[in-house]
Amino acid sequence: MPQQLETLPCIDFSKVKVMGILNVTPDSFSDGGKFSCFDKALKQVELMIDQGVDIIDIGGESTRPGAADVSEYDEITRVIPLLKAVKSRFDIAVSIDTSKAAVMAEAITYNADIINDVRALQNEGCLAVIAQSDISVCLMHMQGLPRSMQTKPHYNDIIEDIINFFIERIKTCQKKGIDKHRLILDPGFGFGKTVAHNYQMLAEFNKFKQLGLPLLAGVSRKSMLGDLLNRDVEQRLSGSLTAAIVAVQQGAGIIRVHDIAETVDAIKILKAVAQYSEDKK
Ligand code: 7PJ
Repeated sequence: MPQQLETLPCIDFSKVKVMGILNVTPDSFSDGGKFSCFDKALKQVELMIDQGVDIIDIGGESTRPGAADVSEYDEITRVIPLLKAVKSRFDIAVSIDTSKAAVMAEAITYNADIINDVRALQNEGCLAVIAQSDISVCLMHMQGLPRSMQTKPHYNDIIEDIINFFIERIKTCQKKGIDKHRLILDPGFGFGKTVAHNYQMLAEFNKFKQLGLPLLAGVSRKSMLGDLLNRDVEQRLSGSLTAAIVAVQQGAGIIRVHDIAETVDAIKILKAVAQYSEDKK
């Protein structure tokens, strides 16, 4: 067997899920009124489904560095009608990207499948809302807050620090009655990390597997790619795909992306390669 194939970890690539990003913040749909936004968002969902997406991640709060806060009311009115529409029209899993307990409660009422919280249920009331349901939750690591997180990120040992954070969050969830197996972990690329931190996390992503939970990686179009390649957001497809492939090879089970068709293709190739080495055993 060729040497390089032996180094591929044993991952069931058929089970890797692609999570498609659907931002419904005003700046991401800046060219239309409310209704065209809604229609546009639904069209985007349809397209993503055609392209093979597994989960649609709907977000109404921008968490990019320096982003302004959004009110509970605004976030609910952006996200919940779309969740309802998607769930009534399509047979697809939906995650809601939020850190607010009230939004989580509404999302649960309208049959969201996952709560994706970049603040890992640390905001007031979140643990209680989740504990009263049986929804899955993605706990993401972030150092600091979006407004200031990129100022001076510092870690003793980034991997160890994040693992310790996950251990604490898992324990806290369990104490509140949230079963460990409802949790997904995400080290949070770009959230209070330098470029070097981000590449270390990608290179050593498989270390997070020791926690025994599914892992999510969100690298799509992020500045860790732009900084290295000196490319604007729209020109980061190759970088996004390469980083996604590495994340999958390192054990990520869910890849959060903008470019669905291309990522689905890339994962199919990985799967074929893995299948070949599996058959040869
Ligand atoms: C992530 C996210 C991520 C999870 C965003 C962007 C910024 N949720 N929400 N993981 N990133 N779980 O997409 O550039 O990396 S918003």
